[in-house]
Amino acid sequence: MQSLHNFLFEHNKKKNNLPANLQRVIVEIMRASKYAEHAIRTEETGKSGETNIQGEEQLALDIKCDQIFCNILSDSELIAKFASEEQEHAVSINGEAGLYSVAFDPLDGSSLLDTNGCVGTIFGIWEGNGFIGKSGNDLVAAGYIQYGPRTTAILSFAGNTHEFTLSEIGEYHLSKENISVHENATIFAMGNLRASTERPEYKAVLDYFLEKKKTLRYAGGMVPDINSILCKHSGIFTYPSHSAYPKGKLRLLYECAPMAYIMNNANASAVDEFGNNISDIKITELHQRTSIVLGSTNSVEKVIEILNKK
Ligand code: AHM
Ligand code: MG
Repeated sequence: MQSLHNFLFEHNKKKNNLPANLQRVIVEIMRASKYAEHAIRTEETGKSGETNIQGEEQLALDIKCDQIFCNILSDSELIAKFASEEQEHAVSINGEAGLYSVAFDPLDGSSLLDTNGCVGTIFGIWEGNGFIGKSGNDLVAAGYIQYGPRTTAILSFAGNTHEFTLSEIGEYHLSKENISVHENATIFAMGNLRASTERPEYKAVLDYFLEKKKTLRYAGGMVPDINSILCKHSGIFTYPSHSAYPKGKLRLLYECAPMAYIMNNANASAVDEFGNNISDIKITELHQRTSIVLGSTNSVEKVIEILNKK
């Protein structure tokens, strides 16, 4: 069993494309995830009484997980700035003296907490101070942690995507190296299916998957839904716009851009509902939303064709 530390070190010794300071930032985020995992496992799943900038009611654990990641990142002299789903503004830590900026969704899928469903943390790491004007193409690493029956982390950097599993002694070890997703999806996860009531073309996507006898696997959390694609090496996840979310629900900075980076490094695609690469979209606002279609490349192309048929 190879530990995360050892894997990062060996990786750089062989390939020399993972700077020591970037390794340290990744390790600090993974350290924070262990505190988050403990809080999710042991603390109350109820509401906090607060509302975030997105107008969403925050659970006590949304706030707790946010604080955990904020505290650990604030302690690092390597961090220029961070941004969180739970906070209106980016927080400057070392400004121009810092080397990396980190954006994160501390607790994705928190509406699944009271059902004991899988939840996660998503993050992306950019070089330099801040996010505006950059895109997913500028990411230097991204990942997510899935807090499920086991806690696993997907880490993506230097062109590859790997899985690590948290052991009972609190150490992450490598469990899947160089994950690759096949071109054709065998499973499908259609988010925002309510959009099909007003968008016949989205209903046509559903009919297409049913006709092709694909298997529905929908968890209702972006992390577990995307994790299914990576672990089964095949699949597709969609979350289009509709009247309640004219630009889509999911956020570019700390959800879609990191997930697109992870997928692209696993030979899969991630585009918006018009077929634009998610990684090319410029970040103009911290909480900017986008539609997304992500996963097996041929199936992503097919969905875009159906959605945009005139
Ligand atoms: P959150 O970050 O507030 O938890 O919202 C993101 C989640 C995703 O995990 C999931 O794919 C989506 O929202 C589900 O949305 P819906 O409410 O349409 O089911
Ligand atoms: Mg989220």
